[in-house]
Amino acid sequence: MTDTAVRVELDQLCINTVRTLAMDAVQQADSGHPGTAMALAPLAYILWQRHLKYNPANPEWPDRDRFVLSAGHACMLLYSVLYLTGYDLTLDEIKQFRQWGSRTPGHSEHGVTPGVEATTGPLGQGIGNAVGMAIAEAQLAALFNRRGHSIIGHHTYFLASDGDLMEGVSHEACSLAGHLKLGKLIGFYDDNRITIDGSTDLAFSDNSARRFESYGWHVQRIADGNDLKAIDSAIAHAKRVAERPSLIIVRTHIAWGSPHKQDTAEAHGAPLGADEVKATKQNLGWPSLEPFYVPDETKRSSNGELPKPGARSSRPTGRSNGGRTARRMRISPPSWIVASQAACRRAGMRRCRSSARTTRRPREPRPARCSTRSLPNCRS
Ligand SMILES: Cc1ncc(C[n+]2csc(CCOP(=O)(O)OP(=O)(O)O)c2C)c(N)n1
Ligand SMILES: [Mg+2]
Repeated sequence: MTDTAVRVELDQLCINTVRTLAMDAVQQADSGHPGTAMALAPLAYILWQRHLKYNPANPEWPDRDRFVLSAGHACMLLYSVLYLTGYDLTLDEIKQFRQWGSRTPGHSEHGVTPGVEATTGPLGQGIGNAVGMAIAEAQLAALFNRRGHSIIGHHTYFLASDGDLMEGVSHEACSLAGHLKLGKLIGFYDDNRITIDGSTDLAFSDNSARRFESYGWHVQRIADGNDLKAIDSAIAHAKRVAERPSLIIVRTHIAWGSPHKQDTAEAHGAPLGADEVKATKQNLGWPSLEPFYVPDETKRSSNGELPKPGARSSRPTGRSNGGRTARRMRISPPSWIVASQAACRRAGMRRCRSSARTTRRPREPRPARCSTRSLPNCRS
């Protein structure tokens, strides 16, 4: 097999693992939202593997990239990816999806599942949270970064559905983001043309691209949500656009791969049904009909991470150690602490214990140069 063929096979195996976990968890719980998670698996795969700056062993690392799933109903997407990338979330916890007291609730909740940055479910609200996080990043960068010495520089991503964009809060928040030129904010709009009630034609005909352009955002379109190269290059491009926020509109098909439920509103908020789960797995060429089957190749044996796109298949990989290696390699970078302390001293902080959480306010306001000027009214 050629390198490219191996790579395509491995990419698809990982993506379909996310899809099948979403189907199986919703089916087992007999409630939930399988379709959107299935459709967005390729996007999540490329984002986590190629772009997101994260450390499963230290999910609170201050300068990590943020990802906010504004379409909180699609949380099986997030849980599957967090599990596969080595966060402290087990397959048994995935099997407990939507059960009382579990760490995999029916909509993502911050503080319950490691790696979940915001509680979401009320549509539109996650976008507001993401804009707030991007403002915080810009403010911290303006306060602490110095020429040639940046200690803050992370991106905030959000994933929004049709319902998110319908909600008024998304208009206000995205208008402000455009006004503040939040270049480290990157949103994905899941343009699947389906909502809980049926086709978006019933209630929604905004030209979302023009709407965001009028807010001052940079807008891109991806015609096929399964096109990994297009997703990869759109994200790379959005990261290079530093002077305004970015929206990437991705055309997807809810419940992609399901012979009878794809592109239907039924796939939004109900299990596909045992027969359809089986038919979908067969349609995807999935190697097993056993629920919650995770192929060995999907996980790296040593650290529980998904292989990077382009990685060669190294079958058989043996058993995962459940992310123990990842947990051991805690990144609480001493260099960050040292840099933060120095920046605090330069900014006139009275005491600083080297993390954003324990940093005190300045003794007296002292004008300093703003290295990024990312906020128009920033006086730091
Ligand atoms: C503020 C708010 N109103 C209503 C709902 C109920 N609700 C859940 S999902 C949804 C719409 C689903 O359509 P879409 O956002 O396009 O998601 P998709 O089916 O494409 O995943 C609605 C109205 C909600 N979660 N939040
Ligand atoms: Mg939709």
